[in-house]
Amino acid sequence: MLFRNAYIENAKELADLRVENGRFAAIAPSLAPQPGEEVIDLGGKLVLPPFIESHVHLDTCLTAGDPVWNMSGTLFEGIECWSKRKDKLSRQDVRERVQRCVRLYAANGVQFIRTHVDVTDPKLTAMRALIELREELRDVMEIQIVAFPQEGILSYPNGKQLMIDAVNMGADAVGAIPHFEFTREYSVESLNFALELAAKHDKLVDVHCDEIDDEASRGLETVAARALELGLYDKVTASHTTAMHSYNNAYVLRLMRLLKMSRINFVANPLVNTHLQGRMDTYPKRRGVTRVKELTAEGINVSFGHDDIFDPWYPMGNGSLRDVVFVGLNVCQMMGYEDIMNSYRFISTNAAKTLHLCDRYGIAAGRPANFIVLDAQNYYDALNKNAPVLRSVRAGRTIAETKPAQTEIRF
Ligand code: 17E
Ligand code: FE2
Repeated sequence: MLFRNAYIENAKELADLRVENGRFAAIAPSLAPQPGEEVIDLGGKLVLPPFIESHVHLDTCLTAGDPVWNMSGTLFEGIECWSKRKDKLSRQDVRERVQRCVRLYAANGVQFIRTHVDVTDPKLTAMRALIELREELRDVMEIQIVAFPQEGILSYPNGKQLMIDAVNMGADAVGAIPHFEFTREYSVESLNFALELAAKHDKLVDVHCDEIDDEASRGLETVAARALELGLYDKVTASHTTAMHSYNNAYVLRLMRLLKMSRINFVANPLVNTHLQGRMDTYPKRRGVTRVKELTAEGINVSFGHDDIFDPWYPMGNGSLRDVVFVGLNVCQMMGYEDIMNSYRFISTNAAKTLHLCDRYGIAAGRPANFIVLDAQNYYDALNKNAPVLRSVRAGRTIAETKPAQTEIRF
């Protein structure tokens, strides 16, 4: 099968992509169709590797207001609201909501999702359902599951054992929530426990780390030190790290050396953390997003996630990562021409590093023929005009198509 006339990743010249047996066989300008080969003309549109949702909570999605709304807009009230909803979890409820979300994501060119799944539930209902769905949806969406202790590891009854059970059930990654633990000592112990558990079972790590406006919340240094000492390096990700927004610059200078040595990844969630953070501030109000610009300048890998779709922590979301990038660039003041042009990397190649997709990802001969087509010629235009994803191709098969809206101006 031959896909013709694409601007691949902002290239200035058009190229064609040949797909054979679900993989890219050749990528070059003006490939001649072979006898009997199916040809699809992409019409001079932008082709990118598929979008990646590197941080979301699929188990909580589509539950906003059920049974109560988060009135204060804080992380902590969100956790209380969710705790009430958790009592009503069933396999069918989780399956139905996750399936709806996966279709929303698919419509928007997402083919890979890392989901955190709350394991502070004695029955592990959501974890069981997600492990089933990970298999069932494999052909259309690669789902990576983090065992996430929403109410703490040391601060929740039987918390350590629930983490171990989730890993034994087949979680791909181990999480933690140091800023929610009762004490600083618990916080450090929870991180030691999580990273050692991951090392023992050869799992990835993704910690909800310092998601608070407290400048004294310093889980991150422990995560980075253990990543280095246990040799886990880039298998480890620190998500949110919003306290870093509030750290003093002298401390950040010292921390940055360790972060680089540790090679850990970062995930920022610009929509959700601008909404949740700064809630104790009057004016000026903090933006609540980690130091994306400075981390990027130091060569540290950062991706962006949506975090929530219509749940106790965020009352919006439609499966599109466009607004995540758009708000992220605005809030982090990364609006130079090249910054904007290359910003798709926050939801593609950078996220692929975090998820450890390695040679399963990317537009190159020999790799799985996964790509998306946007209604623009480059990503600057795509972002600016909120271009739809016209086509999402997975292993050579088109799994979603969108027709662009047409507007007529009558003056
Ligand atoms: N849970 C949490 O601890 N932090 C978040 N941002 C969400 C859930 C969405
Ligand atoms: Fe999160």
